[in-house]
Amino acid sequence: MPFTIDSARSIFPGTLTADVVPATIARFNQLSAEDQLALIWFAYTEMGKTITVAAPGAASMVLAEGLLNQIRQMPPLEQAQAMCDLANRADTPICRAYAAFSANIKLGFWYQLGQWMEQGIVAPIPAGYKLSANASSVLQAIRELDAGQQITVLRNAVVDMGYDPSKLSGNRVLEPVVPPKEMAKRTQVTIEGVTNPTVLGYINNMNANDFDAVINLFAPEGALQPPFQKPIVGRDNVLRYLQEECQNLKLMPERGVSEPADDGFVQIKVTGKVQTPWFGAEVGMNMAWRFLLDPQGKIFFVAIDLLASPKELLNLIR
Ligand code: ECH
Ligand code: GLY
Ligand code: GLY
Ligand code: GLY
Repeated sequence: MPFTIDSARSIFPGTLTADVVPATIARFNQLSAEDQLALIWFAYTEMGKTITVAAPGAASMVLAEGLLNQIRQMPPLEQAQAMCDLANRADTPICRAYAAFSANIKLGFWYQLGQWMEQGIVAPIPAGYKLSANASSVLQAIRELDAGQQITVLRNAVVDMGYDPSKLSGNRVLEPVVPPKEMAKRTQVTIEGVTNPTVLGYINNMNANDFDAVINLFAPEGALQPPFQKPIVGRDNVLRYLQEECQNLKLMPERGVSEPADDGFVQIKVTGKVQTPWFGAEVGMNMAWRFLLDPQGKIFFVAIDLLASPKELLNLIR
């Protein structure tokens, strides 16, 4: 039977992903808005003792400025209400404006609010705020995750806030696309067990922010599945996603395995680390890429998974 995107999703079914991340987010979403904000405050402050978050890029800040200044100028009770509205996904103008931001702009927005909360410019979490028993238990679960899983929980919590009536694709607020790295400054990876040029090209071009070159490696109806998401299908959609969410990542594959699949396809699993520009070398996320290449060597499907544990970096069996 020929592959479909749906059947491709289950190549290398022995891959153990960090399902604790969506499970934790689901528990987090059951909490009151006050508890959600306080819990993130505590988690973010505790993490800050061991890892440093980079200041957002200037572009994110400019694009979030209008909303940030609007909140800054409110009296404290209104500020607290606006932040609760975001967590509650209430239908307000601020929540609609927020929902149009890309993930990085949302993170930059909260980074600034966090600084202002510390400085007393924006209403802080009330002194002595006591988390509910459920919220304390979710916070404890977050403490027990590895750093890559912790920052994924935080990122997903931030991305899900705001009010998006129809996942509106128009009117999005996006950072400018950076130019690709110049040829002389590019790095070339080696992957123990994998020499496939499509896979190497994918990694090297991602690391160079050369998304036009990356997209040329995909079949026209090819798909990319980000961690804990449905596949993004078709070159146009994948390119838009790469330009919006994948700038300045560092992909550091370590090893992999390549094997023939049905109908002349080839399946390749690669494991290694990924760094986000927000935390740089301080957080290496344990990741897998599961590629399915068509008989022309083009990417029919690639899943990117956050792994359950570092042990999974060595799991290359089918
Ligand atoms: C405060 C209290 C009130 C509420 C809130 C607050 C602020 C919280 C803040 C949180 C900041 C969190 C951050 C998290 C960043 C996480 C980034 C991650 C990135 C992962 C990227 C990956 C990429 C993988 C991919 C690869 C591919 O090959 C294809 C593409 C792609 C405290 C005020 C809210 C400020 C900054 C986890 C894994 C490898 C799939 C993208
Ligand atoms: N690396 C953050 C923490 O373990 O709390
Ligand atoms: N400082 C991380 C970013 O803007 O992506
Ligand atoms: N998911 C890509 C990033 O936010 O860094």
